[in-house]
Amino acid sequence: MKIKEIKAKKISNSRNQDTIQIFIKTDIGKAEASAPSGASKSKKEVMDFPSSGVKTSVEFVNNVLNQELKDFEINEFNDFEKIENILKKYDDTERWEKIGGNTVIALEFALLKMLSKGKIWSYLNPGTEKLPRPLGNIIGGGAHVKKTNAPEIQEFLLLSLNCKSFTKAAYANYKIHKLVKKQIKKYLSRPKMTDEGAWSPELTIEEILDVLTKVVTDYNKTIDFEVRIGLDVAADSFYNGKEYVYRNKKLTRKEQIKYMINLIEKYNLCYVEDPLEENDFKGFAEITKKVRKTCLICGDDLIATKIELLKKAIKENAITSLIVKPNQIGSIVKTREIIKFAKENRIYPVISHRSGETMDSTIADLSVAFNVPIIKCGIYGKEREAKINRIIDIEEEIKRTKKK
Ligand code: 2PG
Ligand code: MG
Repeated sequence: MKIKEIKAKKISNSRNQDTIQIFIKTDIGKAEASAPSGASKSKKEVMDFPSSGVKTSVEFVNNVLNQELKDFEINEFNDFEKIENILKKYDDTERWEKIGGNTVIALEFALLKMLSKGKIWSYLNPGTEKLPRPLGNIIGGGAHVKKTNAPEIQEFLLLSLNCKSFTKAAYANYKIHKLVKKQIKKYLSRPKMTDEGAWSPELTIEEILDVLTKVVTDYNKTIDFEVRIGLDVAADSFYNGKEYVYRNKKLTRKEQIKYMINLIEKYNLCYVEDPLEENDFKGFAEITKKVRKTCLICGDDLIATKIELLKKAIKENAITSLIVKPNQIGSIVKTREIIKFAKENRIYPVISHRSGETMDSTIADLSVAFNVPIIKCGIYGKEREAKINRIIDIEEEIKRTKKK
C-alpha cells in the first residue's frame, strides 16, 4: 500500500490529558489511531510527547512527516522498521524526546490497521484460535486517584484461570465488579472511581483483600472455572528512595519483601506486578523464588518494555511475567520483539492499556496477533470496554469461521 496523506490532531484521553490522533490516507483506504498515557510511569519509558507538548508533535506530523512519507510503500510488518528509521532522522534521542513516542505509536497503529484492512489480529496471526484472558482492575488507589484515603496499592485485579473463553472470563470480571460495589458502597469516597474505572474505597489493603476474597470465593461457586485475585502494587510510586511509605507504616526493603510474600500466601494471589521499586531486580528475585509455583511476579516499571532490561531480569530470575505497553517503548517493532523473546524464555507477556486511555482498541488486536496469554485492559468505562468488546467480537468471528 502507498501512503498518500498523514494528518494529526490533538485529542483528550480518558483523564482529560492531551494526546494525539493520526489519520492516514492510502491508495487502498483510510484509517486512524490514537495513543494513551500513563500516570505511574517508569523513569525508563520513552516520552509520550516532547516537553513542549502535543502541539509540537501535531505540527511535526502535519508539516514534516506528511511530506516525508508521501508515496512511501508499506507492504508488510517488517516495513515498520523502515518507518522507524526515517523517524530517527528527525529524532535521534533514545526516548523520542523530540517527536514523542505516542506520535510513533499512533502512526504505526493507523498504518497497521490499514495494511490489515482493519483486521490486525488475523493479518498477523491467520487461523489462530487462541485468545488472551482479561486481567481486570476492580479496586484501586495509588497514582490513579486524586488525593483520598484510598490504598497505596494501585490496582487490585481479577484473572480467570482455566476458563475456556475470553467472553466468559470478561463477564466474570464485570459481574464481580458489580458485586464488589454493593459490598463497599458504605466506604466509597470521592472520587468514587480510579482513572481506570475501578472502585476506590477508603479501606486498608487487608480490608479490601478480605472483601474481595469473600466476593470472589462466593462467585467461584457459581462458575466452572476459577477467578483469582492479583495486584499491581506500583511500589515505585510510594517508595521515597529509602522506605515504602504507607499511610500507617513505613517499611524497609526487607520488610516490604516479607509483606508482599505474606499477602501472596494469605490471599492466594495469582499475579503481583511491581511489588518493589523499579530498580530492585534482586528483591524481585527473592519474591519470585519464594512464590514462583503459585503466583506470577510481573515487571512493569522494572522493565519498561525494554528488551535489555528483560534480559537482565531473566538472568537474575527476577520475574515470571512482564508488562508490555507499546507506548512505553514507542515502537511496534520492539513490541513484537520483546513479546517473542519473553515467550521463548517462558516469561508470561501481559499486553497492557494505560491509565489515560483512548477509544483505540489496537492492543486488543495485538494481543491476539502476537498470541499473548493475558491482556490487562480494565473492566469498566468506555475506553476499557472498547478493548474487551473487540476481543469478544474476535472470539465470535473465530467461532463462526470454525462452524463453516
Ligand atoms: C500500570 C498502568 C496501567 P499507568 O501501572 O500498569 O494499569 O498504569 O498507565 O498509569 O502507568
Ligand atoms: Mg503497572
